[in-house]
Amino acid sequence: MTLSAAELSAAFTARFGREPAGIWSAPGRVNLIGEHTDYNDGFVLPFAINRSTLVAAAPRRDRTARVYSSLGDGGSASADLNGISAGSITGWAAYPLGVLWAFGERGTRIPGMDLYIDSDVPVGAGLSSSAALECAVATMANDLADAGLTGPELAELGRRAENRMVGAPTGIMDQSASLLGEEGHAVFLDCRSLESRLVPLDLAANGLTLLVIDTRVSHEHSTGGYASRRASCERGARAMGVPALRDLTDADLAEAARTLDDETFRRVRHVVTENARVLAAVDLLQEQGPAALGPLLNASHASMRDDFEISCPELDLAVEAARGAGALGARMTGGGFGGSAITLVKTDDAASVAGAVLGAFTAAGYTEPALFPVLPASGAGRVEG
Ligand code: GAF
Repeated sequence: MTLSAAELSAAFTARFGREPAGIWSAPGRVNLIGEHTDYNDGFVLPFAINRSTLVAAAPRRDRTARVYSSLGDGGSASADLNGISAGSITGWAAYPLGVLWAFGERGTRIPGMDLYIDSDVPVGAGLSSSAALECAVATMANDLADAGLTGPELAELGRRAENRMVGAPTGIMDQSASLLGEEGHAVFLDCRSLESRLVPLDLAANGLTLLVIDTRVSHEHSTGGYASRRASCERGARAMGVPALRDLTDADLAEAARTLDDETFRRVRHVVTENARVLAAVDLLQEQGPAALGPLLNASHASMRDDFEISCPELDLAVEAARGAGALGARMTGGGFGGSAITLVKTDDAASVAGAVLGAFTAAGYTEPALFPVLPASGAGRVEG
């Protein structure tokens, strides 16, 4: 966190001239495996990470929402909660104000409020800084209004803000991880039924470290590739006569190869095989522990690189360099077209793997990546004290 809770409280008071009613926090996420499966009604296995967004807030007597962010070129924005409509707010403020709008849209009345936001989730790194912001605001507004919404209901509000206010056609995974995560666990989510289960992911007890390699190639999901991949999946499902690609298995791939054009077939094959990899990963975690996940991570990356075509040269290099230096496995994580890769390494090898990745980036003339370990952490909540 760039600001401690006490510093954030003081910063709130300096800006708004009164004390906050409380401070709420929500983490970013790493997706262990299960990419572009969420909007296909499939399976995902993300975990909440030990990097979070904090929001200090106090209700107002009127219906004005004022937001201030200390991040990047954030600054301030405000809106009349009676006058917001889908798409009416642009820039970073579309995330927090979009969540407040989504409460109203589902018929849950919330008060006007002042918000001060800070975060140590890197923006544009594929670690869901947007979901962290949405979920911190959703959890806060749920408490301030005493609305009693559940984690899955708050996740849906975050997704609606992102889909309809920001204009990014994303799925439900990131918000679910940020809200439902628990320390030492991954969240296994069925994106059709929205049933979830915590799966133990104790890295330290197994002598393992999970390193994030932020390539610093930034990406956005409101433009281009993400939406076109989603459209290909929907086209593939229609052509195969199923409600969603979740309804296809390995056994259907031969028919899919005959029915679909080559590109759509490869998109479909990624989703079908990725769903199977998530289920296999859950079994492996439970039966053998995290050290056994390497081959699935590697296969997932190959599928995203070759079939779904959402990797980029920097992500491929990060993955290859890590594996070449003895990592157990590596894959890009998140929506793709930039952002971060993850690599699972024996803790004793973490420094040499990191050094090999940095060396490979220098040799290739790429911008120096940021490397740091992450741990499965708790989901969103009120910060005590
Ligand atoms: C992004 C989206 F926000 C998620 O919903 C998910 O589709 C992911 O890309 C790809 O797995 O993070």
